[in-house]
Amino acid sequence: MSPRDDEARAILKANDRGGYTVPTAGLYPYQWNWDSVFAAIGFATHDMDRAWTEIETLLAGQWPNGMVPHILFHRVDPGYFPGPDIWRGVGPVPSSGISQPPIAATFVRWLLAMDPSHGDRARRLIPKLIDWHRWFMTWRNAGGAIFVTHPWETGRDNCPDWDAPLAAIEPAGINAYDRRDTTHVQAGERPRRWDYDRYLHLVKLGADCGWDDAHLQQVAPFRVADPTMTFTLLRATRDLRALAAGFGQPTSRLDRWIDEITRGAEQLWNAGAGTYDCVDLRTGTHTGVVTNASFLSWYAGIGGDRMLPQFDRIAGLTRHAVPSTDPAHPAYEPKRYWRGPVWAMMNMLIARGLSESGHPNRAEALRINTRDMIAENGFAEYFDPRDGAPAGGRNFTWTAAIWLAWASDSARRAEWAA
Ligand code: 9WN
Repeated sequence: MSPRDDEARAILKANDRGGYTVPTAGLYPYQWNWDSVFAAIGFATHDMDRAWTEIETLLAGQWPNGMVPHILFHRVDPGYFPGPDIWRGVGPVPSSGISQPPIAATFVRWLLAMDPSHGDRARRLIPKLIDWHRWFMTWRNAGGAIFVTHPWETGRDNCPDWDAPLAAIEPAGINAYDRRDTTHVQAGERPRRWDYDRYLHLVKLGADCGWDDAHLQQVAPFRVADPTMTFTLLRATRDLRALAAGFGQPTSRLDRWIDEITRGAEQLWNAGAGTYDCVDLRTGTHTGVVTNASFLSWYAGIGGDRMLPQFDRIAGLTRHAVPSTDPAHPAYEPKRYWRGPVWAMMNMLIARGLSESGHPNRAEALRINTRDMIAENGFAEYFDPRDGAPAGGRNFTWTAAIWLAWASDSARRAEWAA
């Protein structure tokens, strides 16, 4: 037992708002989609009932068209911008109008592997998860590569992949606004004003048409196929298939989606750069950046060891892996959010893929590296890869959850190997 174990449980408890968990008080006072799923695996180490509730609350915000929003604004809090009045979501709970990486089906499968007695709760979630995946296959599908219409949808808000696609956008028509994030966190660890202007322009475009997917398909100025979305959806659809098959449900539609995404993911392979990266669908160009999302290919079960040379090269460049942007890339900034810092939850997904793909030693080395980073620096939102210095928000839910479920020596890892 490490003293950090108790601290991690205390963070989950303190961030619990009753049925859902905020990523951290102050900076992010709402329920975020993939944060909640990571929270669930943390709760599952000591309170399985609470773990299921977290995912059920998230899916209760599902829109009639199947989309599961990236933020649910359960209780208005002026400490975060942009709030529900700007997003104007159209679902059963006040929400944003975009989604986030669909990791939920995978984690539902893991929760069930940890404790099969909750089969009924898993079975009830399956149709909702299928509807959500169908929404991606209908509205975010470029020949099987999954694209986003807003950088926030990937969860990798300001990574250099978006620099060129965002530069093509003239952010017209947005009202004057006050950012709240930089009142909580140093500006040098957050996106720039330039990015925020474009984020808000894209939100306005969606909100003004009532988030009409068919209309947005015609007019969206930002359409970028992305490894986070493509790889997590592929993995999650496989896990959803396994769940459905386990309950004796038909799987042919899921099989078709798995085939389609597996083939489509090939579009993200940038042979010249030797990496999976993003493709700007407006121009057809690869973005050419090796990011921590590139290394989710093992988690998705594709590409064999194509990413191994990049993984080994990057692992040697900084004390802590995996930096969110290649340190050799000119856009690398070790403290600025998704342009360099290490994110513990991405490390867990990468390691999970590595260990399933014949690289248990690399997976274990990444766990130990992450364990030491958190043990020395606490439960920060993200960390400087050079020395592990904490950055962004503190007392962070997903870092605490990843500690309990994976990084700590006392984590219950073996139990969620489905
Ligand atoms: C916008 C909550 C979220 C994460 C994202 C992360 C950050 C929000 C923001 O925080 O994004 O969605 O306001 O910066 O980039 O991955 O889900 O932790």
